[in-house]
Amino acid sequence: MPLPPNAPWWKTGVIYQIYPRSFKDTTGNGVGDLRGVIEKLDYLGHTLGVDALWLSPFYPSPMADFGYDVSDYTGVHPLFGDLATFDALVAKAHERGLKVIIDVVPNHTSEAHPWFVESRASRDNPRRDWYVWRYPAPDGGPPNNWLSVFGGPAWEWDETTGQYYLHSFLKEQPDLNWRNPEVRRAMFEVFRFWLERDVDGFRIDVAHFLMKDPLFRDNPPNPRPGEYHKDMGAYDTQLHLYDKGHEDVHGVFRDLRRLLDDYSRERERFAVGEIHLYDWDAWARYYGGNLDELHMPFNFALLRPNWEARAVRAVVDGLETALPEGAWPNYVLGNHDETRIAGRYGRAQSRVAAVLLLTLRGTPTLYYGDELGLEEVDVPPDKRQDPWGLRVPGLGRDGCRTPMPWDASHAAGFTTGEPWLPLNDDYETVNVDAELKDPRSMLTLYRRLLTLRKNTRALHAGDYQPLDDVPPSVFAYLRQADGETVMIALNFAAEPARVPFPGQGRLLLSSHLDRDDEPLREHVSLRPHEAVILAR
Ligand code: TEU
Repeated sequence: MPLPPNAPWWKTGVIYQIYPRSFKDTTGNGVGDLRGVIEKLDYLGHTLGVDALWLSPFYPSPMADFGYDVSDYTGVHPLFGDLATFDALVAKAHERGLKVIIDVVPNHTSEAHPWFVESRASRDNPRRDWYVWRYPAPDGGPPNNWLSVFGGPAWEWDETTGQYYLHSFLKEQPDLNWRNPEVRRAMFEVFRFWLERDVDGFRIDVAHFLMKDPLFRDNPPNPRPGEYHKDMGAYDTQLHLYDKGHEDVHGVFRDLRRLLDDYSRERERFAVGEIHLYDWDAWARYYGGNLDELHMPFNFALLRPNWEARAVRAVVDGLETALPEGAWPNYVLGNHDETRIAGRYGRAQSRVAAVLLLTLRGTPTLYYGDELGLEEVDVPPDKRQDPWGLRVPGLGRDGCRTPMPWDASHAAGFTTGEPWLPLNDDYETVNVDAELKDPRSMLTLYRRLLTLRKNTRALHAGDYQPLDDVPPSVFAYLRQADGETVMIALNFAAEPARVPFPGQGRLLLSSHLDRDDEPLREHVSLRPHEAVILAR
């Protein structure tokens, strides 16, 4: 069934992720800020044409994990601005019809958060139980075998109080104890604080990590390592049965949904969870049995398969089958933790990827810079900053977090100073200004795709139906709503392909941007690495 015409914004719209450090600097210190985002709202809403912004953390933080170590959930780090600037950002975004989604990091705080400072002060501190403290194992070592995602054990010894605390990520990011009702209340106050400031929704960091095994059992060894979409190092040697994803996490999201629903009178307030689960059923449970939990768990499944027609189709069909009745799909191809699309699939295929992402049934989330075809930047060792990469060589995320190139001037117009990470080498040609002037650029492709998607009900609201009668290098599908049919055909190969097209029609868009309105009859020819959108 297609979406009804009055479907909420988060189903029909497109989300755009901003990594605030790297978007636009207005102070000359080399780090992006909220005023920079405000300056670029017309680019986002008008020029590009996205519908919602997701801002990665901008809160006070010692920046051990670049803001995912929060020391005050209801403030703004002076690097990025202040609450008044944040309020202005929300108001000005809303004036332009843009929604604002903020990143909340509820699984852990910074070690500098006053809650943790109190918690670690003594074993009988009233906030002791706000975090996960355990006595050593009988041999004096860590309480169990749990590992940090970022390498090494998930337990840090605290000499002063003679216990270990849990950190699923850095030791500077102690895990909160979500089984303590006071923690739950405090974090719900945080959600309320931002809802009152008129945000439209939340992206919940590692949402499935909030609840762990209450018995703290050891994780068993992983019989089939290598199932993640990327090399996770030693972390992948265990099956993570007990250190995350405990059943009880669903109660937290039912409560969160009630809160969001209470605030949804004028418009739906929304939550998307970062959930890295590879079992469709376990993943789908985060929608809630009665669709009463997260509006969407982020779907990262497209990051996993080989970039081939058959494998990509299998992911899409797998999702469509696994989706609970009434749940709305979504797709992600990049974010601040993943190698850039252009780095993963190459420049030619990144155009095919853009067409895929913006024509599938479901909400797409775009990552800043991908609309320019920005490549993964090879950051030299002395400039690397990501703590994960510094701890586990090869897993660094700096290359996908480099500054947004706006034009060909000093530092690509990102800053008047020295950018915190190096720019892409090719910024004189790969930048917003140059690509806006080029009718065949990646940016032009994204703009046209976004416009077409917005203006075509079949594309933003229609059903999805895969087509079988196509060559093996091609993934093709129909999108249909109210009698309107659009066909999409993606050629994943470096060879041409010929795809049947029953009846007559015309070409709406080619990823090469040079076949507008071409008439079609009986078939369509695809050039190497070409993706097309066709109308009957
Ligand atoms: O990421 C969580 C996380 O586990 C990912 O790094 C994941 O392991 C990876 O993408 C492969 O599956 C979130 C944030 O997105 C990340 O930036 C933070 O560093 C992390 O949480 C800790 O807050």
